[in-house]
Amino acid sequence: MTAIKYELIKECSKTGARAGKIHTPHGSFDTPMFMPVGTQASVKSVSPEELKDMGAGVILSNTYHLFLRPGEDLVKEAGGLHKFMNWDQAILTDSGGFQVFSLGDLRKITEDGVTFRSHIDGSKKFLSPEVATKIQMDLGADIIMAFDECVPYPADHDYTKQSTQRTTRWAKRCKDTLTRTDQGLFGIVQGGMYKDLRTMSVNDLKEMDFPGYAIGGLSVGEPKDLMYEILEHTVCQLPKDKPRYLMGVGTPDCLVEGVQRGIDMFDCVFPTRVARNGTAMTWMGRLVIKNAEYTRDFRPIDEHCGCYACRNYSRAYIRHLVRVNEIFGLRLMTIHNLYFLLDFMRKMRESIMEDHFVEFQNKFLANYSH
Ligand code: PRF
Ligand code: ZN
Repeated sequence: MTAIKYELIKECSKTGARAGKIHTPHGSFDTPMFMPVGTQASVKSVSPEELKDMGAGVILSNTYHLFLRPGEDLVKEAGGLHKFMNWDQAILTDSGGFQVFSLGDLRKITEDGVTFRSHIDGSKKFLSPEVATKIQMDLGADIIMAFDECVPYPADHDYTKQSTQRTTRWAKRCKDTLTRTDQGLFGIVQGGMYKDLRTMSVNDLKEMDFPGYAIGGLSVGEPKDLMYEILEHTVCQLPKDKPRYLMGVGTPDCLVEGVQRGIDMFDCVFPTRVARNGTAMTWMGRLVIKNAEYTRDFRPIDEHCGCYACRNYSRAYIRHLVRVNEIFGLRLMTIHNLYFLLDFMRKMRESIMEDHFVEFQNKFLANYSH
């Protein structure tokens, strides 16, 4: 019995794009899919019912944050993360391997794991492959991630090699720790910007036969062309019959480029974070709602969008709410951005099913300004 099953439904005849379905103990979702981020066991400002209405079949949450607050034992006592947050569809938890490095203070990495100080109260904490896996078992997400080090950019070949080999040894320890049969553990490919190390990482992880593979260590400050090149080199070596997840990527242009190369899953704080900043995502590009030009603009954010915000409220109204810091403004912006991105993924899937993905891509690029 494997918890996570990937069903390949259709392959694009001209690119690496593919449409499929991922089956989990909490339902199935279509791929390629974008996973909204609910770092603190909540997708900021939106309810599970609203998320479902937008078509989200899977969300992401974070080991690092839930470990610090409220603690995995409390979530376990509540009956697991699904029950705690009232979300009955699929959940993926990231391992903390990325957040420790981006948020934790005074980190010290050893073969054993990472010692760091909490960004909240400065207290000393420890995460390792075993600890991160046990926390994720207590949280109870359907898909859990191996504990890794996201190699910083830039990094030299020698450091990247040592780090990537350690991440692979850590992945084995995560696999040996997982005892729940209703959770699928994904391995994470690292290797920085070095093709030989990406290949090494893929080969070593493939030998451990994970039910899915993530590509980590990209979108860490490198030029986009380099990211696409390393992505391309990496994806085509991954098994076809398993899901592929590009971590921390979620701008429309990168989503299209990822899908074109055969990625099935994405996550990113981008749509929800910029929403709270007053930036709406549209098919034409970003719309900065705070700008003066929208003061008397009584059209919706996007005339063609079917979201709750666009069906009922104007740019002028939302601009006003955002400017005076009304919570409802942030909610409307977040609802729009998530709806837009999930709709964007749905249209991409449809184009793959009809074998029109390249046309979709060309049309998108012709309309979208960066
Ligand atoms: N590793 C983990 N989570 C991640 C990343 C990674 O490399 C990234 C890199 N873009 C985002 N989130 N565990
Ligand atoms: Zn909308």
